[in-house]
Amino acid sequence: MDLNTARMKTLSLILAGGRGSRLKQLTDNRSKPAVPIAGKYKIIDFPLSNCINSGMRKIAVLTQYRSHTLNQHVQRGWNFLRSDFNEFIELWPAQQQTGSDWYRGTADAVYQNLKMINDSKSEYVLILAGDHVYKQDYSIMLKEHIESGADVSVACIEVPIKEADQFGIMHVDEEDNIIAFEEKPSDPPTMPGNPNVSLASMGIYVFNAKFLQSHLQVDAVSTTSSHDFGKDLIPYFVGSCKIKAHHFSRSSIPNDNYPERAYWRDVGTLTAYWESNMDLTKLVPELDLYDESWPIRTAQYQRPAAKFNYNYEERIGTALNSVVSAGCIVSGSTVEQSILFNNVRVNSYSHVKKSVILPSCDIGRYCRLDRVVVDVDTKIPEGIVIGEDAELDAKRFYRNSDGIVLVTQDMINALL
Ligand code: ADQ
Ligand code: ADP
Repeated sequence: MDLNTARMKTLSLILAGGRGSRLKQLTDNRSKPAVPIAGKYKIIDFPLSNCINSGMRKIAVLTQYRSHTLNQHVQRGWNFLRSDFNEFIELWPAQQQTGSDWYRGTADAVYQNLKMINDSKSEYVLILAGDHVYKQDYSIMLKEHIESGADVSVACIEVPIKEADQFGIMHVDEEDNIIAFEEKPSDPPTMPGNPNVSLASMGIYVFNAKFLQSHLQVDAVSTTSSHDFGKDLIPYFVGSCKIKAHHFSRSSIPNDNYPERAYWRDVGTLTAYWESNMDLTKLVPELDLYDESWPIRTAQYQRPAAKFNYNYEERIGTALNSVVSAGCIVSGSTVEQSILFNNVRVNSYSHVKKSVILPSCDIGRYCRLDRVVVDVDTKIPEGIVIGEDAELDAKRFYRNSDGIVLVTQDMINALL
């Protein structure tokens, strides 16, 4: 089968139902794939854009937890495929299709949609997480999967040992057969000859559709299973069928400035979220959003250009080493190494440094913010200082052990 035919016979499922509780109040009202990122996007825009750019154009987004803004975003921004060409992006919400349970885990989310998967007459199923930031050509992974004759392929990446307990960790032989797999091991094994890194699953799988179906049916009735790919199915496959590792470095979209590094982030924690946004304010970021050959798309709204009002007397009113999105006004204030999402206002005499300001926030006059994440639609009142007094910050807001402070409108209301 040529690659084009194989792409057309592949159904991509984006698992977008998880809460992502380590992001704290940022996921109180939205699932993690709906969290805004990188100035104008939501996290789910990355796997969706990768699908489109890879030529995988039969896509279903599986939603569950607090999915309103996610549904809205996908409906408004991603409804451009043509069903008459057999291309689609559909939302598949949990709807108790197989019984009275909502999705019990990632594998169950797929199981509950088996009828639709069969109806699509796909030969391959590409399973993706909705909450990772990266650029990957999935068709390269699909090609490798087909050529290897595997039942299932798992994308993998080397991670530092100190982060390895957050991932599924594997061992592979010389032919990239997976010979061991453990989900989130407390004492992660390292790669042979390299005690500093472990080989982690990216939670991205290519399955032969029939193989997937038969195993999901078995898993669904198991009383001991938690119905999760990483916890139950993938470990079970090791030793019982042909399971291959696909190295992300072979299919990641290269950044000419960092030819050695493939960028992939699971922005699971507040610090990781803050850092991945901060990365974009660097002189040459590792994630190149300006590469027109692999565009990241999103839902676009009509907004005016960003505006900067400079106070010539006081010499303030500018943004330095920052990303400033459409609809923003920085007026008589200084924004430094920060990222302003759409429609943010920063008012006179304020100083915003190393901060992530989500859409539609308003920073009042005489505020100082340092290493702060401000949730969507929050109005910071005049004169508030955040990021200078750890004890006070922890009392008023959410402050993590790395010193990143998260501020929401509810926390502000509690102060007033
Ligand atoms: P985790 O990231 O911990 O580990 P999980 O929390 O299950 O896995 O999330 C995977 C994806 O599925 C996320 O996009 C999430 O939103 C979604 N999801 C979770 N529960 C869902 C449900 N009930 N319905 C629909 N979608 C749901 C996984 C693997 C590890 C691997 C890491 C890589 O298990 O082996 O290392 O991903 O990040
Ligand atoms: P046990 O062996 O503990 O009695 P199971 O038969 O349910 O329990 O198998 C243990 C795990 O392996 C379960 O979590 C289940 O998800 C997984 N598993 C068992 N059989 C299959 C199968 N045919 N396909 C996929 N996963 C399976």
